[in-house]
Amino acid sequence: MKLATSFLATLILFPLVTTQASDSPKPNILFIIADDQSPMDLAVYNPQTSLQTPVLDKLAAEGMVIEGAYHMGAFQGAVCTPSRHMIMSGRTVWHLPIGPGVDRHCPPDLEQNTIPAVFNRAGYATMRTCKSGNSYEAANKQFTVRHDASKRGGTEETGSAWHAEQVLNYLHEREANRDTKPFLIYFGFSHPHDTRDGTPELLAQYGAVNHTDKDSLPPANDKQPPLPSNYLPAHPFPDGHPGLRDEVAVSGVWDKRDPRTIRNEIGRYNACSENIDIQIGRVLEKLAAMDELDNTYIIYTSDHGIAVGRHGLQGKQNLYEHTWRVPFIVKGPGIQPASRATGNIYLLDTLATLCDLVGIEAPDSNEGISFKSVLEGKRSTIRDVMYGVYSGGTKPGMRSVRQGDWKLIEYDGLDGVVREKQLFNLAENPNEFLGQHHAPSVIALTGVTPEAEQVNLAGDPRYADKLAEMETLLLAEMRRLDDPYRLWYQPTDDL
Ligand SMILES: [Ca+2]
Repeated sequence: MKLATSFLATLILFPLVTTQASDSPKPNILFIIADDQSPMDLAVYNPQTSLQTPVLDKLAAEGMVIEGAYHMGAFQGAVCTPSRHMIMSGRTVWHLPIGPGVDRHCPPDLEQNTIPAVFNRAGYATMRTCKSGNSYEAANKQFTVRHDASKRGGTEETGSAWHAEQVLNYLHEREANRDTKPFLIYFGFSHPHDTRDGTPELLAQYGAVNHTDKDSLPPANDKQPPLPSNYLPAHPFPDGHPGLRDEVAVSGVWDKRDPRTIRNEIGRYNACSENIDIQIGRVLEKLAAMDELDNTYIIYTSDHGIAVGRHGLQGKQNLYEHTWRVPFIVKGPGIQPASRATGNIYLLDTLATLCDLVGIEAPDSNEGISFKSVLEGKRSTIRDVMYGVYSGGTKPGMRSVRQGDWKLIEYDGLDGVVREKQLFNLAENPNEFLGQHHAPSVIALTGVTPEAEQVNLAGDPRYADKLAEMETLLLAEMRRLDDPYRLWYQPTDDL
């Protein structure tokens, strides 16, 4: 009898456990993506920043900040486009449905295996708001609910508040319909991408104006943010290619790099970024009111970083850390508050990670690696070597490789006119200071005196072995990732 009872108890218990597991709601996902935001803008990455982001600071305090988050790069000036393809598909830069590798390296109908398609199949409600254009349209169409428009104005209707409004409306509808499906919301902003028209209140806070007259300088104002510590009045050699939009045509900056222009533009940039922070706060407040916060993974990132005066550059077409890296903050179930990890992740790992976090299988076309183990504090990194490319304009362009503290950037542009090597120890020179940053005229502007060793080490004979080692790593990564180009000194026999 006792045996029968315990057998019966086992029979009853086990189905109960199974039922509970399948009934427990799957976690929601709120994926927030800014357009053109450097991690160096945010206090959680750069305590010296002039930008105020209380909401993101709190998100980081409740979750994890990933230090080594990168976008893999681009083969065109509109860096956004390949970056957003990689996020959606989990594929590497030369294996996308656009670009030089498309015929050889990309499976057909890839949009059916992108974030929205995969999550639709898993029973998620998928919703998206973001800018229009320079994106992966075939994937964007897979979202069940979609409200896209480019909003770069300085009012509620024309700026970042509009994107928040779309998410809030969607959440209100879910409430009204008593919708209990788990959700994946892709909450994208059109800012702080230029044109950086801020709201009057936030512009005033950062002492900036929406400057439109190319023939004059914006007014000087003590409230404007200081120059970045690695500001230069010009990049030491031609970066990118002739007519590169971001370096010559951004309204408010154009080809100017003088302190007044750059400080005003950073003020505008901060005004737009703080507005994003405010808009994220509105959505998080709503999720809290709906009692959904504890069961939601919240991710904040950007499609790539940007220079805005750093190294004498304005745009996103370079491979310095301020631009190659992206911010990446994650809060959610099982993530230790106020934690940090190196990660060594790419944006293209997002698909695999989201699938892993909610217990669904990533599609076969995915090439990303889940960093769930990093988020859970079980590992600090998921890979050892990071590769970056900018190959817009003249080919092959720029390549970077990083391993541990060491980073190499090489430039092969303007049909052989530019052939440069930069070797940095990022532990000792995190701002990637160059010889030009040591000039008294630059120090007078930035107030920052770099240490003697904080320079490009590529020409220093003491580091010749390290340079050779990094060049070997770079070539191996280029081969592994099917990079279709080679730099001037590399063998071409395997292309
Ligand atoms: Ca962008």
